[in-house]
Amino acid sequence: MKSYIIPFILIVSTNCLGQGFTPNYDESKVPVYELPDLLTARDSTEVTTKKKWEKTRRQEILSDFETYMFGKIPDGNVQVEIKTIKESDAFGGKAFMKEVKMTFSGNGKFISMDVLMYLPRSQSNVPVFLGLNFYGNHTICVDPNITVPTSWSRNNEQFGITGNVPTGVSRGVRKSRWAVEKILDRGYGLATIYYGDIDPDKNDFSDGIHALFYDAGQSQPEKDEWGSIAAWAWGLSRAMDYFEKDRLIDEKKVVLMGHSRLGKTSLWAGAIDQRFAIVISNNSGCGGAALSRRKYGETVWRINNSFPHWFNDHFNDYSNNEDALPVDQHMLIALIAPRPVYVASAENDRWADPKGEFLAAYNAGAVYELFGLEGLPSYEMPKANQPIHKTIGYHIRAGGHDVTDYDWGAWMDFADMHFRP
Ligand code: GTR
Repeated sequence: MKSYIIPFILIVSTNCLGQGFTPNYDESKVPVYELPDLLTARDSTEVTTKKKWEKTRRQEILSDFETYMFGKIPDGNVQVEIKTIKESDAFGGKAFMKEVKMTFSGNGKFISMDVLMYLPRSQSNVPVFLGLNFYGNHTICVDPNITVPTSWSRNNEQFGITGNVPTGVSRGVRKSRWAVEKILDRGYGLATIYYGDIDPDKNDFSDGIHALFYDAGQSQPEKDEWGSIAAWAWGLSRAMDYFEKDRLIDEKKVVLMGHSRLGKTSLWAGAIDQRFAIVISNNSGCGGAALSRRKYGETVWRINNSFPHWFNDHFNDYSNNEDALPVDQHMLIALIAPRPVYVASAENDRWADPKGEFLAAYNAGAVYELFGLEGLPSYEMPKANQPIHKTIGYHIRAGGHDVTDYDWGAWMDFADMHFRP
């Protein structure tokens, strides 16, 4: 078995206490760190077989991520109602557009999420990419048929969004991030959901899916219970429940893709729900693919202060205390094994720590080896726009924090390789 070397670099303390947080972008100031061992179980025994990984070690790591970071999803009695609300031709007849409304009810409350799908006309049982979007399904392309969400939205002057109300004015404003026609031309479908339909992205636990699960008198998740990322992941699993019922979709070939906070979400959703065949994290950074212990760019302290609702309250215990975390992000990627996983970075996206994303992807390879698979083929970080892949894929794209046609091209090549070898 290949040995996995963790780079040791001289300690220079990164002080990010209090207000004066300055992100570290100096590689020489990355502290000395030691990653928690993927293949040593809690009882100190070594994990040398896939059986022991699946039965013991995987469960331990999953439970650590649940307890200390993303939060447990409480038991609840949430009902689901599914209704097709729109079906039409799209893209000059080459695609079939379908919208399905999933309405969840519990505790006398209702939440609805719309799943928008574009499926190539020429095929049935199609593999699909599934991704959450930031401003509404109608922002991903200029199709007047797409329903505008009614849930809370972040304001965005450029997109015409004021008063936190989504508007038809933003139709297509995010089309550069969703290569819909290219995806259809390569024989894939695309499904997307507005993440705010599941849980509005603000520190308020009264208005999203959480409230449907509360016990009597509860108004906040408990310290170890789910934050928003776990809630968005829950929504992705409900979309998968639907795909299992729709004959147009090949539910065995669903590729989960997420960008940034939604890349953190796709990794967590792919870890807890093994029905997702391939998982893609784009520019997911801290709390996603990047190693927390490197404290490069965004740190655990910074993210907990800026976005206190994304993780559970336990995660605060690790602000400026990363070495005490029982997990690091190579373990999150390893939870996807043996399924293919792809981590994408961008050169100018230093906030997300591209090197930390690469190292996490590389170190996850130890678990793939237990399955007789190769993770990343090289310990060397590749140059810009030169994807490398085996069962784990990685590229660093030229440019900044974004999703581009280049990224989609690389992900479709990766999906082709695994679905259509
Ligand atoms: C940033 C945040 C990142 C990343 C990003 C995004 O403000 O610090 O962790 O998630 O937002 O989602 O666009």
